[in-house]
Order: sequence, then C-alpha cells, then structure tokens
Amino acid sequence: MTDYTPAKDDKFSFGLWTVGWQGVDVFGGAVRPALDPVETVHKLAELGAAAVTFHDDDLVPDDATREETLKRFRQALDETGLGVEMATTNLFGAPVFKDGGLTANDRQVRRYAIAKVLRNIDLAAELGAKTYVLWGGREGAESGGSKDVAAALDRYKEGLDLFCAYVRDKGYDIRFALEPKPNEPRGDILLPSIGHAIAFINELEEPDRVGLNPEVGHEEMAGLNFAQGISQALWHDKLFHIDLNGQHGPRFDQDLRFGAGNLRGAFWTVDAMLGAGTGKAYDGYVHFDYKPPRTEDVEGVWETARACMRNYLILRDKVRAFRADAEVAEALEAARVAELAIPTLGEGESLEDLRAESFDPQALGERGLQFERLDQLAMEHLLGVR
Ligand code: DIG
Ligand code: MN
Ligand code: MN
Repeated sequence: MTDYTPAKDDKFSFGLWTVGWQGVDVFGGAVRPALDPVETVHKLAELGAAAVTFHDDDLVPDDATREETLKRFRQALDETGLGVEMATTNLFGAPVFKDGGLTANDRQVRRYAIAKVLRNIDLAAELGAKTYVLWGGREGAESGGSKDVAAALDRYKEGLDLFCAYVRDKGYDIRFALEPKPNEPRGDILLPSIGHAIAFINELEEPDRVGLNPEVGHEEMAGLNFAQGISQALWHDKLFHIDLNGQHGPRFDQDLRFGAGNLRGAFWTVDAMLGAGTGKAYDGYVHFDYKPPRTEDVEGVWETARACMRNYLILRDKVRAFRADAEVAEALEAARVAELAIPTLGEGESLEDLRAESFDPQALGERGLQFERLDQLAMEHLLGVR
C-alpha cells in the first residue's frame, strides 16, 4: 500500500492564488490573512509540489515593492528547488477591467490590458515559465446589446496574435493556453467551452503557439463531460495545461479541492490524462486551481493542498489498476472498444465495395454491448473492492 506522498516527478503545481485565497466571496469578506508568496513556496515544497504558478497581481501587485518581492521570491525558489511552470495576468479583478481587458469596448482599456500582459510575459520568461494562461473571466457581457461578439472576437484574436508575435520576436520558449469558462463573473463569458476555444484558436495567425488550459469546474458548470473535453483537446494536440479541481455540476464555480466534487468524473479525468489505455497522454504539470473553502483556517488550507495531490495519486493508482485488470481487458474486448480504432473503410477498399456488402441491421441491433459490466468494474476499482 503506497502512502501517496507526492514526489517532485509527479509534477504537481499550485497557483499562488489558490492556497492564498482569503475566503472572500460575494456574501462575505476575508476569513484568512493574506499569504506571503515566499511562505507559500516553502510550504508547497514541503508538501511535495514541484512548481508554482501566479497572476502578476498575486506576486507583484505593487511597483514600489516589486524588486524586493521578486528578490525574495527567487531566493525561495532557489532554496526549495520549486519551479515556476506557468504564469498569467489578472485582467479581471481591478475596476478598470469591469468590461474585460482584451475585449473591453473601451479601446484605452484594451491597450492597457495588452501592456499589462506583455509586462508579465517578460517576467514569466525571466522565471522560466513555459506556459502562459489567458482566462478571459471578464471578457463577456450581461446584456445582448452591449457587446458586439464578432468585434470582440476580432479584438481577442488581435490580442493573441500580438502576444504570439511578441514571444516569437523575443525568442521566449512560451506557449499560450486559453482557459474557457461559461459564466461568472460575467453573465456570459466569451470562449465558454473547450470547443469554442479550439474553434477560435484555428482562426489565429499562429495557432500552433496557442492551446488550452481547461478547468474541471468550468466544463462541469456547463453540464459538459471534462474527461471527454480534455480527450478532444489531446486529440487536437492542444492540451497545453490543466486546472484540476472539484465541482458538483451546474451551479456557481465551486473550485473544490480535486476529487471533492464529481468523483467518478475525476476518475475518468485521470484516466484521460494518463492516455485512457491507448490514446495520447498529457505530459504537462498536474496543476490545481482551487479555493480552500471559507470554513478553513490556514492549517485547513494546507490540508486541502495536501488532499488535492493525495486524491490525484490515489485515483492514478486506481486507474492504473483498472487498466491492468485482466477482467477489464475481457470486458473491453466484449464492448468492442478497441474495434473503434480500426478505420471503417478497409485498406484499398472503395465505397462501391462497401456499398456492395449486404448488411443485417436487425441482427446488428440485437447485439448486446456489455458496457455496464465494464463500467461496474471501473466503479469497483474506484470503490476499492477490486
Ligand atoms: C480561474 O479559473 C482562472 C484564474 O484563476 C487564472 O487566471 C486561471 C489560471 O489557471 N484560472
Ligand atoms: Mn474555477
Ligand atoms: Mn482556472
């Protein structure tokens, strides 16, 4: 029985804003003190994380203390060996961004937003981050007439194209990852799902430099299946990063610790990340974007961080056992799962050949597919009885 202690090569990473969440919500103020990023780096390293991520405003909100903070932060990274694997920009908190950043109607706001992103891309490159996330939490609207969606997508494209050109010209080893979300804080957010974001990326000047940072809760808020979503992102070679957390279906964004929401969905999410038995695996950082509930004190915060990693390791063990189970192999065979990988038209076969075949749809329709036996085996691995 392993003890599920995280190791650096598990590549766990956390946003400074996650464990640093002071428990503020729409109906109440802070319940916890702000965390010094240096303390966070040391504590996450102690818990077994391999890296941290940050918004500009999490780390260097104030120019007056910027250099001193960066000096202490770099020292903590050196002392702990923790890396900075991703960075992003806060284009959603300050009043200036109340109508978004890159797609604000106000052109001056858009220009300021681009300048703010460029400044933090430079810092991200300096700190060695290879992924730059853009979550357009404020890019959207509450009312139909206030946002020309086509023009907004033009401006979104303009912003991404400028960032890609900037990174290319600077020679930064950075890729961009868009993070979809359907709503909250805006009534409706642009690029609300993995599908919308993939379609948008295809319209960019440098689509290869832009991928996705899907978040569990954001797809599940929209009633979508996260494991299927990231499987499609992998199919497009666009799963550049990931935000793991927990969610109980369509409701406000809960950002629960990983595994604490839809646990069956978390099992299939880990399976998809590991390549689902045959497909492409995700080889990036196992990043958590969650918020320790308001109920917790600082010790409770660290318990939730520990639990995010522990739940991932437990589920990884269970998924591996599922995929190695001989009975599962039989059930997969009976369910013809591997048959789907065989092209429908045979090698060298013409459509005429196919159409010349006689089919018996009645007999085909009477075939049982035995999916339930396969799913029960998966469930029994999850329940710990296999
Ligand atoms: C919210 O899910 C967003 C912000 O926390 C951040 O911009 C992004 C980074 O993972 N996720
Ligand atoms: Mn979220
Ligand atoms: Mn997120």
